Formats: sequence, C-alpha cells, structure tokens
Amino acid sequence: MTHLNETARDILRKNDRGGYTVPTDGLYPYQWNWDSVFAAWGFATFDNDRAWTEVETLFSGQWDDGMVPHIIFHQSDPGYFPGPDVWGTNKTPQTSGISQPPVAATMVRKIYEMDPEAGRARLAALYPRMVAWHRWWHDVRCAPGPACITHPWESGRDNCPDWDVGMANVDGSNVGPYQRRDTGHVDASMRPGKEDYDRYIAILQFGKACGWNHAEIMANGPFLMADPGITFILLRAHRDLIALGQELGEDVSEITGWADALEAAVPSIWNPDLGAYDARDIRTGTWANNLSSAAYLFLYAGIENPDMDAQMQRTWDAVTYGIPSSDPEAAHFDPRRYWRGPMWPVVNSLIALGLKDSGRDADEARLRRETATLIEKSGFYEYFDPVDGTPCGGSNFTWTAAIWLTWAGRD
Ligand code: 9WN
Repeated sequence: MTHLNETARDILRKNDRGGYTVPTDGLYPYQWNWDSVFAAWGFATFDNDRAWTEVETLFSGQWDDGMVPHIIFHQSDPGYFPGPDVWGTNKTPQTSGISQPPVAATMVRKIYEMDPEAGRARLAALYPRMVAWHRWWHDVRCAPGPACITHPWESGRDNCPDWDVGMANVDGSNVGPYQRRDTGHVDASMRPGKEDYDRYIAILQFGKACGWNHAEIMANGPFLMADPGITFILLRAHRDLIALGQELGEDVSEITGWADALEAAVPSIWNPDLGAYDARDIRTGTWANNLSSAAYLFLYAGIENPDMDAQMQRTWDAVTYGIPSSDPEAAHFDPRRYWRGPMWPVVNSLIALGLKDSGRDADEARLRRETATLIEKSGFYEYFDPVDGTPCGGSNFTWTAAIWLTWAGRD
C-alpha cells in the first residue's frame, strides 16, 4: 500500500492552500470545520507542525461568543454557493453563521499524543479557545439537553433522512432566485435536491435577518433538531478536552459538568419505537424514525447499548461495504444520494475508534478492511455506494486521504 500512502499525502499537500486545506479542489474551495481537523490528523502522520497549523487557522475564524463556524472564507471563490455575501456574518475573516461537529478536541488530543514535546506550547495556546467553543455548545446548542442543530449543514450530514421531519416545516418557497454551484462539479443525482436547497437557504436567510443572534435562532428559527451525531461527538470531545486540560494542569471541573449534563441527556434521544438513538424535532417533539450512522457513534462516546449493537450489525450486514449513512432496509434508503445511504469513510473512521476503544477488535478490523477495499479499488472519493462500491461525489478528497493515513490504510 506504499503507493496509496504517497497518493494520500499528495492529496493533502495539493489541497493545502497555505495554512488550511480545502476538502477537495473545485467543489469545496474554502476551509470547512470538521474536514479541517481530519486533515490535521492526516498531516500529523508525516508533518506534525503542519497539523497544528491547520487547527490554529481554523480557530482564527472563532467568533467572540466561542462558536467556531462551519466555513471560513479565507478568499473569495465564485465556484461555491452560498458564499460569504449570502451568509453576511460581517466577520474577519469572513465565515458562515453556523457550526459543525466538534471533533477538534479529539483530533487535537491525537495530534498532541503523537509528539507531546513539540505540541505542548501550541496545545496550551489552543486550549482556552477549545474550552470557549465547548462552552458555546453547552450554553447555546445544548440548552434543550442533547446537542441541537439549527441548520442541517451544522450536523455535517446535510440531507440525511434524520432532518426530514424538521425540514418539512421550513418554508422554502420565498427564497428568491439563486444559482447552485455544486451540481456543476458533480452529478446532481448524488447531491441534495432543489427542495432541500430552497429550505437550506430559507434557514440561512432567517439567521442573516436576525444578525446571527443565536438566542433568537434557538427560540424562533425555522429548524431546531436534536442530533445524535453531535451529541456523541461532543460527549467524546468533552472527555478528550478534560484529558488535555489535565495534561496542562488546568482545572477541568467546568468541562466535567458539561460532560455529565450531556451524558444525562443521552436517554432523551432514545426512540423506543425505533429501538435506537434517533434525531428529534425539538419544536414538535416528532422523532425522525431513522437509523443513521450517527447513532452508531454511541461507542465512540463511551456508551454501551446491546440494542444498538444489534442494530449496527443488521444494517452493516445488509450492505457490502462499511456502515451506511442511513438504514439500507428503510424505504427512503438511496445508496448514492449523499447522506441518504452512501458509506462515508470519514464517519466510519469515527465509528471504528469507538469499536477499538470498546474492545471490539474483530469488528474494527472488518470495518477497516471494507473501507480500505473501496479506496484501493476506486481512489480517495468523498463517499461510496455501500452496495456495489461505486465511488461518488468529489475525488482526491482530503478527509478520505487523511483517514487512509491514520486508519484505513494501516495494518
Ligand atoms: C455544506 C465539506 C462539506 C462537509 C459536509 C458535507 C458537505 C457542504 C455542502 O461538504 O457539506 O456544508 O455544500 O454540501 O455534507 O459534511 O463538511 O466537505
């Protein structure tokens, strides 16, 4: 696999725009939040200094209230919609107005542990910024208990069926004309549909109209759903941040309080009828009734649940390659449409961390093998059809290259 290691490193280098890495050339020309910390994890396997720089550049876009936005627009690029003017957040550097899954503390811990001596000063500088972001998650987005999202893009799993019940209440009929750019880069059948985009823009316009006032968005925004993905990712990240704080000799009691509160909220995302962790519309109480791969991050968050073990085996065995983003036995399963069924190597890498940490070594090895097979056969694509392995979305993708170097390509 030596040549694939070299290709993966090359992808990271070529997607490097000087201090930050784009997810892929063309389709995504800016710095995305969670993509960036995966890139950093990948860089850490051959350039620890560059790994730290990636995260530092991401945090250069942090807002005064602690939020780290989901996109930092370091330069303008007409190839992506919606760009900085559409968001209108009036920040320097320009950013979007929502966040994304907080994997940073978890990946920073990994990067630090790969070379503690080189990273100590940089960790000490970054630590208060990470604490401020976690405080924002706790105070703002976890006010209802579990971690909530105010826009499907905030989940990182944009058009997953998890969000259908919430999106059904968003009026996208008055957003005015706009020109999508994504379908100029990849096949429209692999992307969210027009109705989805109208609603994405309607939610964005609400945020812009209220000056990105988080309290107003949480209270009256058109979309508010509990996200099992961010709930589990944040819970794990709180614990990793505690470990980093202890390493620095910091008082971590505040973070411990956030972690305890979030763990106590986990039962509130258990849908007894589905027999699984599930997304839920906070405004109406309606369950999504969808088994998504985000629910399988329970082990990553350190939670044991035999019912979830069984669900995971069922959905995994129903396809050929990896764990699909949405239940392959559900009517809405769509194996090539973005988050409505495809297998995303990046999410599988997080599920694998949970499998490994909980001692499920054989399952972790199986997931790694299936993911590696897809990449070996077709290259470093954004996502794949989990049934026949067709590569989908963008190619030469940063986070797929990163998880190859850190996980899938390792024996
Ligand atoms: C919107 C960059 C991002 C990922 C998300 C993925 C996709 C953006 C889009 O691309 O979302 O944020 O325009 O489709 O869903 O997880 O961070 O790779």
